[in-house]
Amino acid sequence: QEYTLIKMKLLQPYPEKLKSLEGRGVFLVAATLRPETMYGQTNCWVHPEMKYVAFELENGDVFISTRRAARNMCYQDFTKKTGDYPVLVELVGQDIMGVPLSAPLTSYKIIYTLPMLTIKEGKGTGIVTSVPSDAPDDFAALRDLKNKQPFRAKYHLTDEMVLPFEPIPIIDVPAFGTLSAVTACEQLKIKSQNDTVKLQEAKEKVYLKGFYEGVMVVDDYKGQKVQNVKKMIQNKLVQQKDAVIYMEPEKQVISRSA
Ligand code: ZZB
Repeated sequence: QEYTLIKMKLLQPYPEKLKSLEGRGVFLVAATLRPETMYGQTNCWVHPEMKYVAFELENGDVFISTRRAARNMCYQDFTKKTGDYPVLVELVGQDIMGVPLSAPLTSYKIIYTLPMLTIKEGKGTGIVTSVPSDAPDDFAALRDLKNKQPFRAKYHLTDEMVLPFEPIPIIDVPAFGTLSAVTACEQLKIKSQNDTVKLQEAKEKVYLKGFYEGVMVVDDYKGQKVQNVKKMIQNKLVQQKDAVIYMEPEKQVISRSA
């Protein structure tokens, strides 16, 4: 499986747990299959209780991901020595909750990490970028945070990190409009991010239609089909050094000794 890893740059001030990395380029890296949707990023999801590592790359920059993903990356020329990923800091999601990031292509200059409890450890990097216009899971989770102040308080988030962020129209999907995930969540009467069965259905609906019939509405690619620009946008992100390609083995064998 080939993913695009989106580099979301940590902005000052660094959180307590990462103070030792001051002065270095630190990136939360989000695995996506939809690089063309990066124009619609509104936040970055981390799982508050999941374990992550900050590890050193060949050029001295630092990536944050699950240990499993770091291990995969060290066999793909990300680090100095093949098979080795020097861990600088071990952390859990809550240690990097509510941190400011700069992400490529989105019109929001600063976005924040917010909690998502359905992130899977065994897929991608455990860091997930949020595109509520086109991903039903993202829309449902962001709406939960907006509607429930106690939920924000639980994770020590301020209103400024959540309330100003609205889905951005980026792709027109026939019959769903320019906010396809919002439409799908309304049609299926999805109440929260815990409506997993309905969310799966919503995702399947908009995924296929978005890929085969979606048309970009963002200025850079206005009127062009998603199918035709996906690879172009991926290349652009990689060229700008805002993304890297990351391969994930289909099935990962869990070592007994690990
Ligand atoms: C941006 C994006 C925009 C995504 C969209 C989806 C959609 P798949 O197809 O099941 O492999 N993702 C990545 N890693 C994780 C994880 N560890 N746990 C939970 N979700 C994760 O899913 C790949 C997508 O799932 C990725 O692409 C990422 O969200 C998320 F408009 O990135 B996506 C209809 C979906 N639309």
